Amino acid sequence: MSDYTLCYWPVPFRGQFIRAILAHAGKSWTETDTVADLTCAQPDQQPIPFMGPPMLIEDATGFAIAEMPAIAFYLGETLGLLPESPEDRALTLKMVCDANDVIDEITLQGGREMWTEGTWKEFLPRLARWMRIWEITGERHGLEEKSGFLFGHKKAGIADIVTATLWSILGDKFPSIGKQLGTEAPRTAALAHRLWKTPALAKLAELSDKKYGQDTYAGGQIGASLNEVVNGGN
Ligand SMILES: N[C@@H](CCC(=O)N[C@@H](CS)C(=O)NCC(=O)O)C(=O)O
Repeated sequence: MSDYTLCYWPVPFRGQFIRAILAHAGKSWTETDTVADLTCAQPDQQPIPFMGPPMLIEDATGFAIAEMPAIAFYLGETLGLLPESPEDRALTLKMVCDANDVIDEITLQGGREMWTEGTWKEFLPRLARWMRIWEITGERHGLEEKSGFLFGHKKAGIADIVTATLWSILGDKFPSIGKQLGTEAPRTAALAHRLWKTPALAKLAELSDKKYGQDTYAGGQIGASLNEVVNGGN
């Protein structure tokens, strides 16, 4: 029996934040192969009523939770990955919600429209602003390229893991985004890189690339549109 059951599509995207937290904490999880059935089931038939995955079940207790930031917060709470003070806990949740917003914007709210070269170009200043939001947050808490964490704590917490997941994967899958991050937010880029190279997260990245494909970020047409427009079809 594993520690958790994760319901998420076989792509990195939003589910990877949860996988990264579990991997960092040394927890085991099983990925359900009934994602579509669970997602489409009537609310009164779901373990917790939810609209879209990720959804996580704690196997020992049967506790089920959906909404990526809520899952991250619960795992932070129960796995000792949240800071002590109410202020820092709120800041953590704020950063997780920011990360969720970034990936929604990058995929035009899950593919409601497709990118064109023109619309992507128009979006780049906004993406730079997101990067600066991370950088200024880190700067204000003493983050350096070689050391430190987003809120100045002594060890990585949920905000750091989510930061590493967001920017490392975007940088890996879309080199131009990685380059832009290096320019706009060098401390954030370095933090993401440092954490992504820790054994648990490096292993997750390697396994995920094997499982979902090295070029896969999000699924469906929006994944293809991103590859086409951001990577020039490479
Ligand atoms: N606000 C939710 C969004 C969930 C969501 O949009 N999930 C996507 C995959 S990333 C999905 O498959 N949604 C199906 C749907 O909304 O019908 C979260 O943060 O977890």
